[in-house]
Amino acid sequence: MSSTIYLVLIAVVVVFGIGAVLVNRRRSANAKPVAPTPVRPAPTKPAKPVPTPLAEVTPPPATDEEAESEPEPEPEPEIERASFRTRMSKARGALTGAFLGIRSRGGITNETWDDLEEAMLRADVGVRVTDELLEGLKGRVKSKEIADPDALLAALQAEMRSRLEGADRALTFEPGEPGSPNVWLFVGVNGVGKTTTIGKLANQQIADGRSVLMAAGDTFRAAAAEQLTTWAERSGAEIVRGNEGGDPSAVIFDAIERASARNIDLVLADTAGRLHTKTNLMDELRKVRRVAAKGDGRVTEVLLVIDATTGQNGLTQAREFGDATEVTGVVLTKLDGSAKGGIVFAIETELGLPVKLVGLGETIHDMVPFDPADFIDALFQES
Ligand SMILES: Nc1nc2c(ncn2[C@@H]2O[C@H](COP(=O)(O)OP(=O)(O)OP(=O)(O)O)[C@@H](O)[C@H]2O)c(=O)[nH]1
Ligand SMILES: [Mg+2]
Repeated sequence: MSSTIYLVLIAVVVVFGIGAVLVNRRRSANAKPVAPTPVRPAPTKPAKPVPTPLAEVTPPPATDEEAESEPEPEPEPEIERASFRTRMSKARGALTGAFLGIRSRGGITNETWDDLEEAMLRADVGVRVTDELLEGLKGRVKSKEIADPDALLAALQAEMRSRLEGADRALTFEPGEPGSPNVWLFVGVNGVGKTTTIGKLANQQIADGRSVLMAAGDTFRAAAAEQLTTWAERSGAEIVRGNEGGDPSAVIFDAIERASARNIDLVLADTAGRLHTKTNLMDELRKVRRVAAKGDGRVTEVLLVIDATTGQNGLTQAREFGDATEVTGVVLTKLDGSAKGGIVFAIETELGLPVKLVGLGETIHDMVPFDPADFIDALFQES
């Protein structure tokens, strides 16, 4: 009997054990793998990246910090107005360097006169004007009217200013019948700045309410007419051009006719500094001058353009142009890049021509009417 109980007990234990093993197996087969505890959630990736067309790319949203430090829109840069004071630093240096030495001496000595003479010649005032100015001052020192270096320099400044006063520097514009434009001709050797001056002046005249037409009378090279066309576009002027190598007088004549037909106030006529033909440049310019006066227009200015950096050499050429074309005034260019501001005195004294306009840079705003007082102040300004 007891052995039967043992057998039953053993059978129960065996059946229970097998059942437990089976249940365990089934459980482990259904169980999901247990992921390790993540330190932080893994980034989720889009199932399939969608390419974005370039034009629609939007910048990532700015962080608060970025949004706060977003730069203000840049203000429009102000146009720096050309002035003698801001642009004539080189010309100033030529004189004021010497002035410092002169002032530092206790009195007026022989060296004072040597220093002054040298500085004025270096500044291109010219021998004749320098001699005249210094002779006058020596007389006043001798008569004790001037007693010290400061008074001497003040007297020189006043003398130089008075030499430039009194000239008529206004550009002549005669309002007349409609259909009779004023014509301003520009002459001068190549590279002095004729075409650039026309561009700047057209801009100023249009701002003053005049209508302007440019005549591309420089037919020496195609690029000359292209250059003038660019200035016409910038300034809002009209333009008449001819063919490369064509007759400059014919182009200018046509331009005046066009201006007359359209009631345009002012024709600005460019000319060449060189010619294709063997014709003498001065003969050609004489012809241009004659033809320009023939039609409906009135030639009221012939402006000789002189490059300040060429100094006294420019004067010899200037005389030739003056003889050929009845020059009425001078445009002195590149005074910004020159230590030779004194050339103004040589031009006015030796050529007897008024400087009417001054170029102080290459952009459309870099030209001012010549104002003797401002010019002399800038020349003598020591800082
Ligand atoms: N710094 C400075 N440069 C100037 C000024 N005026 C003209 N220029 C420069 O001088 C160069 C010659 O100027 P242009 O206007 O082409 O001279 P141009 O007399 O018409 O020359 P051609 O047509 O060859 O006879 C250009 O590079 C101009 O930008 C000025 O006042 N200051
Ligand atoms: Mg030119």
